[in-house]
Amino acid sequence: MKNDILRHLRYGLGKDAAHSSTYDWRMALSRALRDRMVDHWIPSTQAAYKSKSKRVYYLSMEFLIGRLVEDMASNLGLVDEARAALSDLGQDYDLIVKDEPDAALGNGGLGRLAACFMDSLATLGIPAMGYGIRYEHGLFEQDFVEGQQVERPETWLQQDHIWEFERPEVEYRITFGGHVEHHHDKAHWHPGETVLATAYDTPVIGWKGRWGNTLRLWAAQPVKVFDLASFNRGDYLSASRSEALARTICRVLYPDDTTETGKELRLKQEYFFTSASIQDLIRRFMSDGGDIRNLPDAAAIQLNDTHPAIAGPELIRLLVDDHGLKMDEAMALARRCLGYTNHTLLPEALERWPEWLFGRVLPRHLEIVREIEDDHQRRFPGSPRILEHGNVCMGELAFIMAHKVNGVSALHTELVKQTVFADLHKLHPQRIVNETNGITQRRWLKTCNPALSTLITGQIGDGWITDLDELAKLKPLSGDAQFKDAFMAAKRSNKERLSNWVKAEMGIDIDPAAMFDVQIKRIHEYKRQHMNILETIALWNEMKARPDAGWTPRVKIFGGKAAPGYYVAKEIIHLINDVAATINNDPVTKDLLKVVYPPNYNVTMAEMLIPAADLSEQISTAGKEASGTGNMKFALNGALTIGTLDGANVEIREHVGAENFFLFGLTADEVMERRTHPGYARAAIDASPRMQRIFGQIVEGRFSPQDPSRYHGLVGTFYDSDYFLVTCDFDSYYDTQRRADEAFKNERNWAAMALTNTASMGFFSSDRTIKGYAKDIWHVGPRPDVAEA
Ligand code: 26M
Repeated sequence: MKNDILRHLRYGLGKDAAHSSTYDWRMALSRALRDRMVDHWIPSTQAAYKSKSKRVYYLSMEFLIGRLVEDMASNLGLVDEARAALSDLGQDYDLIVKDEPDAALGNGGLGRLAACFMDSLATLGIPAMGYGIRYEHGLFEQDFVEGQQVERPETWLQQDHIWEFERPEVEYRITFGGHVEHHHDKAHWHPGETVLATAYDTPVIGWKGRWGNTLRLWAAQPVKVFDLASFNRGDYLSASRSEALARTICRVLYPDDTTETGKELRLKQEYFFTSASIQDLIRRFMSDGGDIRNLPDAAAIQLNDTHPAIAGPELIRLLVDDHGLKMDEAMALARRCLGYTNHTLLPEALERWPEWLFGRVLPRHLEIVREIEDDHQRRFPGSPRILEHGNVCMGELAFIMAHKVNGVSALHTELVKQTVFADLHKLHPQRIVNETNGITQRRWLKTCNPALSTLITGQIGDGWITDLDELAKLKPLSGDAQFKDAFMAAKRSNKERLSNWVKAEMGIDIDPAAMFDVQIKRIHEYKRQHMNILETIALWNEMKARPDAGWTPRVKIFGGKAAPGYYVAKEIIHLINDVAATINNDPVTKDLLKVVYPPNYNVTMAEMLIPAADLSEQISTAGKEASGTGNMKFALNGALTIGTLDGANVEIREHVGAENFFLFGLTADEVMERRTHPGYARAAIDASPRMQRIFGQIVEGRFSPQDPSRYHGLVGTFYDSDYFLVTCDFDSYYDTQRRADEAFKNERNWAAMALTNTASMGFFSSDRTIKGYAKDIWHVGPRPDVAEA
């Protein structure tokens, strides 16, 4: 390893050890790891090719992978070797690892889930390919200026991204616009614009390097000038248009994770990567000499939300227009390949494209959508429509074109059946299945929490790394004082690490003995960060009134970004920062309460915050959070949850036991019921002197003295609408927080509850989730050679 690092430093980077920067060392280390990885990757790729086994194609607009060096070193079992080699060279492994920027090619949960799935697919030895977009700029970076969010462009590709291999030979034409002509029953699409999609491959190596898959991200290139002659309407203007389109199409990740804005560029991005992926998988299949009619035996295509839902029409187009299949035959065949995962019930997130826009960008696909629609109406008269009110509804399209549709938690799947797809569900009662989300324990325990994972492995061996159910062996130890002390010592060391970081980065003193109460996720009204900060104000009021009343000291930690155009979310950020500034400067409560909101929350920050958390905030309005996956990461790392009966919280509570979970709030049914009572918010406020006082303070400018009217609008929405029922759940949330305070005082008992959480999380491994997809939807098995290893 040492020699390899030095060799790469010299011949790969042209540097000698004496004049190398941290960046140089990281590049040399990464290349040394990459060589070893390739030695696992190529044989896997060859084996998958030779055996002709069925492959999974996971299509996702987002892959939120974060850093890679440590992941690679860890999965290859090379962390110790790398650390030792660098130490011999006078370098610090940890420092070098920290030099790597996050690959932030995703917004949040949906993108991170795709990344966890790639890890599990490789570890389970399921031949798979992830397909996505190689964005030049990932999710924006967040700064706070006077407490308000400011966005900076993210530039991860300004440094060498050595994990990827460019594949200039893998190239597809992606066409847009123009018109369609029909001759003798055959459609001819004469597009107006063309770009080329080229592939960049990143190896994804599973545990112990037993199997490797590929994450293939597409970048756009302009069509080559010498290629113009072969164009139908080849001229220099279309070449320069192609250049402009190619430059913009992969430029940025759309930073909205819930609001669909119907932008043309977004539709082009979706079609761009979906078409390239479908063309690529068909080419792979055909190069094996297969009959296209057998494609469903070779390819399972999973759509991560509706963003790649154009895959249905695109596959049909290629089957009919290029391979000469009949329309109805093509539809049936496409359906057998496709699965669709729904990630949200929020109406504003459902993708709908104005028909005129859709038809202008994808005229041939609009024809095919009409055929799909007609076919479905013929078979199921009066069923829900894909084309409605002048829109193309991508949810209905994805549902109708998939043989299986899945929700991401038990509750969410039930709500999918009862709400968004109720009518389609009645017509296709076997189609909707549940696959509760999961997380990879390799990143979210082994790598991010060495203190705890070392303790666990010392106690029960390392079988949990590939079989998380093994953690159940820890359950009996909840009565073992010595083990509990060790468990809490690991937590304590993670809290100290975080305290030092907070001091260094933000200049705030926090006490590692205090309860670390953490809410990290995108800022959204349904996730109710505002309820958390209101509770913080209420607690502060009580502490100030009676500072000696035996309070449990708390550190309230927030992290998360708001979509740049989401005004209310930005107001919530501003309020949290204003409250933090006020509370953190109060001498009366300085040893009792702190509010910490580090800017630019990302995967790497999560890897530090989660192991240090005592309390995990999962407080969404019931029925709104499809699953959540942060909730699982916290519980796995021994934090207790304060939460509503929403998403996967329900299942987490069942697994860890009601006595080890702080439950509060209305249920999903009660939420729907309460909304039918006009004036429910005002009634709740009228009944709560505590809320009245807080709203009074905010409105008087207690937290914004220079600008007292700053939050009048925000507070007004609580009285007037409060769609997410903050006011209805507030008192029960406050009381439950005080129960958590009491519980935290009994250290041994808290330790038992925390340990029971960790020990009960086996079910929430993404390995289990992927096995569910493999069995229920994809009909693929792990490769026997990998499964046995
Ligand atoms: C859509 C159109 C235009 C621009 C962006 C989007 C878009 C991007 C991301 C819409 C939704 C996006 O993500 C939604 C998401 O992250 N959903 C979360 O998925 C997780 C994994 O299943 C769940 O755990 C979360 O509960 C769910 O909110």
